[in-house]
Amino acid sequence: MKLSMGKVMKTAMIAGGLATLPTVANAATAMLAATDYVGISFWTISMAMMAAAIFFLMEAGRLPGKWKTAMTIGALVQIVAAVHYFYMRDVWVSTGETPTVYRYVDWLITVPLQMVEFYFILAAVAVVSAGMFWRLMIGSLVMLVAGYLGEAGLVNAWLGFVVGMAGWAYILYEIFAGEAGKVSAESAPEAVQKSFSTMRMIVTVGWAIYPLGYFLGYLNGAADAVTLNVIYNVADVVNKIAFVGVIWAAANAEAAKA
Ligand SMILES: *C/C=C(C)/C=C/C=C(C)/C=C/C1=C(C)CCCC1(C)C
Repeated sequence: MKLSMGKVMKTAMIAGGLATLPTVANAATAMLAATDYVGISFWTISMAMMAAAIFFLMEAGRLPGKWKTAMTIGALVQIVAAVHYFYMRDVWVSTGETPTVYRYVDWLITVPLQMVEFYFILAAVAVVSAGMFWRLMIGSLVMLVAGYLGEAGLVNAWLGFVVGMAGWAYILYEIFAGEAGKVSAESAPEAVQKSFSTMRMIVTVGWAIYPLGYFLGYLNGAADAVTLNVIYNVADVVNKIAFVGVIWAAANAEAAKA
C-alpha cells in the first residue's frame, strides 16, 4: 500500500483527536502550556504509571504463582492512578484548580490496594491471618474517608484531620509493631524483609506528604495550589510506582533463588 502525505496527516489527526476525546472539557483551554509544570507533571507521571502497569503485568505472568497476586494488584494501582491523572490534568489545565475529588477517589481505590500488598507479600512467604488483611484495609479507609469529609466541609476540618491521622497511626502500628511487622521480622526471607522495611519507610515518610498538604494547603492555607499539586505528583512517583517496584524486587530475588 502506498502512503500519501495526506493519508498520513489524516490518520495522525484522527489519532490525535481520539487521544484527547475522553478528557477534553474545553478544547480552547485544554492544551498543555510549556510553562504549566503542574500540567506537565500530571502528563509525564500518568505515562510513567501506564508503562509501570504494563511492566508489572508482564512480570506477573513470568514470576512464580505465589507472587502473581501482589504483582497484579501493583499493576492495578498504576492503571487506576493513571486514569485519575488523565482527568486531573484536564481539570487543572482547564480550570487551574486543584482536582480534590479525583484525588480522593484515586486514593480511596489505590491506598487500600497498596496496604493489602503488605498482606500479600507476607502471605507469599509465611502463614498470616485474614485479620491482618482487614485491619490494613479498614485503617486506610478510616484515614481517607475522614480526610475527605474534612476537606469537603462535611465535618469539621480539624476533626477530619485528627481522625485521619488516627487511621494512619493505626496502619503504622500494624506494620511496625502489629502482626504484619512481627511476621516480617520472624518468618520472612531476607529479600522480603528488606522490601517490607522499604515499603514501611515509604508509608511513614513518603505518605507524610499528604497530611502535610492537608495541613498547609487546607487548614492553614500556607501552600498554594501549584506547590501542593507538584509535591503530591512527585510524591506519587515514589509512593505508587517505586512502592510496587520494591515488591517486584523482592519477588524477583525470591524467584531467582528458587
Ligand atoms: C497514591 C496515593 C497515596 C499513597 C495517598 C496517601 C494518602 C494519605 C496517606 C493521606 C493521609 C491523610 C491523613 C493522614 C490525615 C487526614 C488527611 C489525609 C487523608 C490527607
